[in-house]
Amino acid sequence: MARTQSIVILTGAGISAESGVDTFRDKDGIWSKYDYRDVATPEGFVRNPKMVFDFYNMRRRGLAKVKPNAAHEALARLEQEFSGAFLLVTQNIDNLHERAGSRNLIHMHGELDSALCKVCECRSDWPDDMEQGSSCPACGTVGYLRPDVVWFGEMPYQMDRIHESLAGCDLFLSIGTSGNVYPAAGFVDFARAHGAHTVELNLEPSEGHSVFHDAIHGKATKIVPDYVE
Ligand code: BV8
Repeated sequence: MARTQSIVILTGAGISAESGVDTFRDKDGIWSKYDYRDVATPEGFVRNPKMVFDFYNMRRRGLAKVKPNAAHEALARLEQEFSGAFLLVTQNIDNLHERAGSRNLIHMHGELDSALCKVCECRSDWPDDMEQGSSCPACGTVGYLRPDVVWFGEMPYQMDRIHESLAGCDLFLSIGTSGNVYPAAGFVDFARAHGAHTVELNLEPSEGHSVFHDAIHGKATKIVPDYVE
């Protein structure tokens, strides 16, 4: 990376897999146990809020049992040691990147640790076992808290900032994502069109693997530290 001035990294569930966090589309993944239309859409939340709260409360309780792995730590080291512009965009709603020390980080699909009030639009820490009757710590309204998570059909967070960084980067890394979900899956096209060198680091070729200049396949805890060093 000697001449690299600006790096944008996109991560997906695969970077947290070896920490023990379930991925979505692998065998026995989350979408093999839940229908995304029930638990990851606004319509599903209106239809059965308890099912959605149970789904996210279960995943949040799981966070307490896992910790960052060598791949998360390698990206935090890269950010600290790299002198140019650095942005880490994650599709993950776990908190493993920040616990590994990453700072310049965007959770484009939201965060398990955060609740959003539909009345005052304030974000607050996820109350333990949040449910329909939980009140907003900021405005006190009862029954209007939801997971601060981007569901299908909702606009991911900070897209302008992400596109601005993608347009200006000269290296784009995609780590641990199947390339199924847009607009994240389109970032490689956008970065490449703006002149970036693009590399995929994943267990296996993703949906968009042919768009990347280079690809490194293997487990994240091995290939990411090797690539960063
Ligand atoms: C939107 C909620 C518009 C949080 C999730 C074209 C353009 C724009 C939109 C669309 C489009 N076409 C279709 C759409 C709609 C839709 C979409 O993309 N559908 C797909 C399924 C076709 N997109 C949306 O709805 C998005 N919103 O576009 O809004 C809009 C415009 C204007 C105004 C309003 C709205 C919203 C998308 C976000 C949805 N939320 N989840 C949560 O519960 O977690 S998506 C869900 O998939 C997760 O967030 C996850 O992050 C994301 C992507 O999955 P991955 O991270 O890639 O995980 P996956 O299991 O798939 O893959 C893991 C990979 O890791 C595998 O490749 C595996 O091989 C690898 N791996 C495994 N182990 C390891 C490993 N790699 C290395 N080491 C290992 N050990």
